[in-house]
Amino acid sequence: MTDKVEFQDRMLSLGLARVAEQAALASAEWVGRGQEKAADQAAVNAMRTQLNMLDIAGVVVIGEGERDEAPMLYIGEEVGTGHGPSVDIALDPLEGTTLTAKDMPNALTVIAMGPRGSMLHAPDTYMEKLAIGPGYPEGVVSLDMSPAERVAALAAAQGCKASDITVCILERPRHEAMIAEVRGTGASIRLITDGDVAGVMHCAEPDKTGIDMYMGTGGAPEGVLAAAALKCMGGQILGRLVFRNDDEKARATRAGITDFDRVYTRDEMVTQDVIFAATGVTGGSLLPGIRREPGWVTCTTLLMRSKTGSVRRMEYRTPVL
Ligand code: VTB
Repeated sequence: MTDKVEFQDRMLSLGLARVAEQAALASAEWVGRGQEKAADQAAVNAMRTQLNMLDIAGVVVIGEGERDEAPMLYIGEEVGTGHGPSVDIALDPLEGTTLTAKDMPNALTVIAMGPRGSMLHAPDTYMEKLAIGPGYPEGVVSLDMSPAERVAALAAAQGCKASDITVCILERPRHEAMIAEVRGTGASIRLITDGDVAGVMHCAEPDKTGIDMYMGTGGAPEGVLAAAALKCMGGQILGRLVFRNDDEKARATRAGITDFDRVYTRDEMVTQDVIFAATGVTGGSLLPGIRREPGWVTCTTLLMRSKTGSVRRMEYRTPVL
């Protein structure tokens, strides 16, 4: 890459941070107000408006849904001014609408950008996920291992006891057996009610978050966003699509997926270097949430580029107009 292209890529990353910031600020007034839809809509509107100001020829590949079900930021929507690099965009304007409505931790606005064709077009189905942080050999844990085997393998790789491992899992009835099995090993579990992009990202900074491994089934689009984050922060994630019916299989086929049983690695979900930005909406172990004081609002954005491995945390304070 020439110096000029590299410089533009960096400038674009700052633009992406602003997109995440503005979505978070728009949802700020909905924190703790019990209105998930209003919070989400505010974030979607703001994210789309800001994204369309960026000098990119972007296409949404992970978005709010398929064209017939999402009026804005639908999959396939062209975004940006049309002048600039051809890029794919993966986004979740408010990852954790319920967390926001209830003012519970780790709601984020999330957006990732990479060259055209760099991100898996994940259908809106479920995905079985398994993630760990950086510093482990490839394949130290796998989706084919039982939950207890994963804990044992990670503990062996870390040189610690199973009881020193903390696993993050979405609290859902479908995970009851998994939770019981992990507890049986002596490992500790941090249950989260929503927000598995943040759940996976926790694995990349275990010293800060206390989480060593993420496992369980959540949204497939969120799996690709989480893979983009780990590509920047380091760490492994494995994902396998889960289908509940023929309609979901048809969605996958429309998205170009032929092998329904395939296990995707991080670099198969995100095949080239990406830029990732996330702003904290409610405070949590990754990022502080939005803070309001009379006349002012403050938020913090995590901005990362996988090409360089740079990780920035930027605090933004602005007057409330
Ligand atoms: C996850 C999580 C989301 O949905 O993907 C999860 O990242 C999927 O599971 O924040 P359920 O359908 O059981 O909720 C959320 O929790 C909400 O979209």
